[in-house]
Amino acid sequence: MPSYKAMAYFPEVSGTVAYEGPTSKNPLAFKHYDPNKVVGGKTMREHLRFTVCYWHTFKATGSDPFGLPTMVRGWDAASDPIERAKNTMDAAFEFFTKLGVEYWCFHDRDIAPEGTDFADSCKILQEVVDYAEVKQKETGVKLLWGTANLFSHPRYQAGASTNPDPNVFAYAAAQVKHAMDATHKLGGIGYTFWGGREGYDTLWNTRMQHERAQFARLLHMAVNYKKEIGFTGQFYIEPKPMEPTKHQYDSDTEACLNFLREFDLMDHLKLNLETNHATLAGHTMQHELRAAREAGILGSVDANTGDELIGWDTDQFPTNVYLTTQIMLEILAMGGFTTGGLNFDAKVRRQSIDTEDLFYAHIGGMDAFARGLEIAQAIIDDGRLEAVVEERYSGWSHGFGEKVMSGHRTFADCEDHVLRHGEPVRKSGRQERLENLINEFIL
Ligand code: XUL
Ligand code: CO
Repeated sequence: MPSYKAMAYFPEVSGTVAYEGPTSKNPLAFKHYDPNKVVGGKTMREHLRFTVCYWHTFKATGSDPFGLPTMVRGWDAASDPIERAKNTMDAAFEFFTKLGVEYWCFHDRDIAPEGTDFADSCKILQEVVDYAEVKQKETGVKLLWGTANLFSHPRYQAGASTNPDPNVFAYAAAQVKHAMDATHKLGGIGYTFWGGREGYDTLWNTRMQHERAQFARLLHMAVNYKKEIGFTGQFYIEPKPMEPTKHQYDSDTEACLNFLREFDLMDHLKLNLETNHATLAGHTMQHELRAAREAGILGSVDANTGDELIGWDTDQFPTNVYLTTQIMLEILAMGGFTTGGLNFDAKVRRQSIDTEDLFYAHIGGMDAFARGLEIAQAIIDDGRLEAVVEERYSGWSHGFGEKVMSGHRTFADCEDHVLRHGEPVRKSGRQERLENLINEFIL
């Protein structure tokens, strides 16, 4: 265990959170996440690549549009902003270590406050990044991805790269440049672009296609800069349909696919998919993951969940095993994460004001994903689900179906086929049987 002074922000856990098994009654222990347990040839730790996000876990205050902050954190006590930033970094690495996660991620403005001007902000970021580098070395915790906050500051009120003013575009690009430098310095495995305000509030004042092309320009600049500095991490784009804007251009997997193809960016970005964003887009997370995986651009997951009755991005911790099973089935189907991981882009509720609540939240999410992984692997090993799907599409692998798919049949051939074979025989889709099959493994 590292011996730096920060081991004091989370006194409720001494040492690390332990795996105690399903019969344990200890709320500060894992019941299902056993990092060294092998599932389908890899350990749970290797499969799940759990990541703690800086913004919600250490910077969220519990404030909402109706109320003031509810959380008072020890690491926020210092009056000097840079001292506060370093104390927060101490707290963060203490938390990562005690929880036993291998990865973290951040926005530039989470770890370092904005300075008096751009150059001052860059200087402060540099100082805090140096501090983080020492912490990473001390603990072995790695950076899954970094990103730039291009949505909080008032200068970005009308968007960052999609702003009608090129001066704001320049500011955003310059900020991304430094956030990429910070990510590179910390050995980041990836870098994420979430278009916080890259959309519009009203079409009355908006040139939509121009703004989309601006966004693509910034991404191409980032691709070039990546080569320039020798950063080999994976770029991600993170779909979200709305909030804070009325409509965001990278609204869902399929819109992102269209955008990346239209602007020749398919080779350079993968998707970082978030469950609550899928819900806002009117999709299931399973749909979003499937669409990305089948297009070959599924990269990473922001693991959270929404509320079925509250229509905004509530960013709650995922506890639903049905959901985690669906997610892990898609991750296993793509052969597992390579650069990505399960990032808890989730925050504790406004009344969960104690630091121990941060542990309960992450422990619950990690246990839910550990079970999801085991169940998904069992479904795959069992093979019955896949066999039903295989049989359903079997007509396409030979004869007439195969010739259609390889482009060797015309309308006239289809007409001839119908005349010879008559009315197709309808078959059951077996939805209920398959739902029961999934529950066989979950219950
Ligand atoms: C916002 C969101 C972001 C991104 C990173 O809804 O998900 O926190 O994950 O900018
Ligand atoms: Co996110």
